[in-house]
Parts: sequence; C-alpha cells; structure tokens
Amino acid sequence: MGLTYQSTGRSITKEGLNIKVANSDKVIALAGNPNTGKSTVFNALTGLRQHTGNWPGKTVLRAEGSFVHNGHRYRLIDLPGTYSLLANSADEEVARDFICFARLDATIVVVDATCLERNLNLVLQVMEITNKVVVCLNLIDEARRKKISIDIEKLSRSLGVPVVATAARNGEGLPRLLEVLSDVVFERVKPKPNIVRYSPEVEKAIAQLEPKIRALMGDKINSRWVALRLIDGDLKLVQAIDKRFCGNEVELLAQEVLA
Ligand SMILES: Nc1nc2c(ncn2[C@@H]2O[C@H](COP(=O)(O)OP(=O)(O)OP(=O)(O)O)[C@@H](O)[C@H]2O)c(=O)[nH]1
Ligand SMILES: [Mg+2]
Repeated sequence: MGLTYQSTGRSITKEGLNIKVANSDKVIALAGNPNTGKSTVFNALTGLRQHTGNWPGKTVLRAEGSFVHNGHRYRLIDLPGTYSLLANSADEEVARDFICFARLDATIVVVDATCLERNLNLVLQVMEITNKVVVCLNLIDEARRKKISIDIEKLSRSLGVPVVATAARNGEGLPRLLEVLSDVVFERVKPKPNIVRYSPEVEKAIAQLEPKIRALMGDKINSRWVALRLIDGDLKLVQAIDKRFCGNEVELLAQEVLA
C-alpha cells in the first residue's frame, strides 16, 4: 500500500494510520527523542491539544494537524518519541518508515537543549535519510536556567542544517521556526547535512552498492542510506522498500551482499 498519488491529492497510508493531503499541502514530520517537547511544538503550531506530560512515551500513535503560514497549508505529523531510527521497536519503525517513505517536505527534529549530545544521535540518523531537516533546539529556557550555553550558529554549521532555539511551552522562537521551515520547504534554503563518514571498508562497500540501488530506486529514497541498511543486514527494511517500490529487487541485492 504505502504511498499513493491520486488526482485529488496525496494519500499517505501507514499501517492503518491514514492521512489525505491536497497536492498543495506541505507535509512535515516532527521527530525527536521522547519528552523533548514535540507535542508542545505540535500543539502550539496547530492549536490542537495533543496530550503532553512529564514522562516519556505518551505519544503512542502519531497525531496529525494542520496550520497555515504565509498562505500555505502545512500538515504536521507528531511522531512517537524515539532515540533511534534503527527500528528496534514499533515506535522506531513508525517514525523511520514515515520519514523514509512519506515524501515529506521537511522533517523537524526536536532536541532537548539540556542534553544535546544524546539527542544529536537521532539528528544524525534523520540527516542520513533526508536533506530537508530543521533542528528545533527546544527547552532553551531550561538550558539557560542550568547555565548551559549553546553556540547555535556553530551547531548549525557543524550539522549543515538550520537550527532554531525555542522554548515551545511559552512560544519563544516559534515564529522563527516557521520562517526557517518555510525556507527549507520552498528551497530558499537548501540544507547540506554533514553526514557521518564511516570506516574505509564501510565507505567502500557503500560506494559499490549505491549505484546499484540508485539504478533500482532512482531518487525515490536515499540510496546511501539504503546501502547502509543493506550492510547492516536490515532485511525488514529491504522488504518494506520492495513492497512499496519494486517487487523483490532490493531483497535480491541484499541476498547478494549478505551471501
Ligand atoms: N521548560 C520547558 N518545558 C517544556 C518545553 N517544551 C515542552 N516542555 C514540557 O516538557 C514536557 C514534555 O513535553 P511533550 O510535548 O509532551 O514532549 P514530547 O516530545 O511530545 O514527548 P513524547 O510524546 O513522550 O515523546 C511537558 O511537561 C512540557 O510542558 C520548553 O520549551 N520549556
Ligand atoms: Mg508527544
């Protein structure tokens, strides 16, 4: 099933969670570690009341809402909180499949400014799947209170993607987040993620696999990222890709690699 395009608009289906969007709608995912304020950002932008609280893991199904900015309609998807996109849990799989298959116009990764290092792991993983990333450096008020100071320009340069500091609970930084988001969505700003470079052996394997994947998939999915997953032996993802796009060809490639 996966992603289908109809004359009336896009229909994005993921395991019974269904959203229909007009072709002109911009579709944005909110990803992030548990308890970083994703739902607070979601509520502030959409005016909805997705439950927020002080413990991790409350957003079990992704919530969906919309808002209008500068005359354009945005559909915002509040994904479950995850530490990783390696699909070790159902939540991680929902978040990963959504980011990788839904042809999003951008992904906002909400990170906790008081424990940035741990949160950056997910940012790096999202950047391996898509260029269209905006980092929302949330809980900046808490960071200030704890006397943690972050050089936002430097962080943005190091990552290669825009970073906006916010304190979503009191609305601080959200107008700027929307400006930066629209710059990325409409490609006035084109992020160039500084992705992780692996050991020479792994990079060599990626270089061999990537052209084969690109030949099968075109630009439907990030070929470097699929190559990494093949090297990882992630057959579940391979089957998910085949199911959506191309028979069993990526699985055959995976069998070749893993033989
Ligand atoms: N001080 C402060 N608290 C915040 C901010 N943003 C969110 N919070 C609080 O942090 C807690 C968690 O917020 P949520 O929006 O539920 O976080 P979440 O990322 O959706 O959490 P999960 O759905 O569990 O992944 C709530 O108590 C929020 O009120 C902020 O910028 N500053
Ligand atoms: Mg939530």
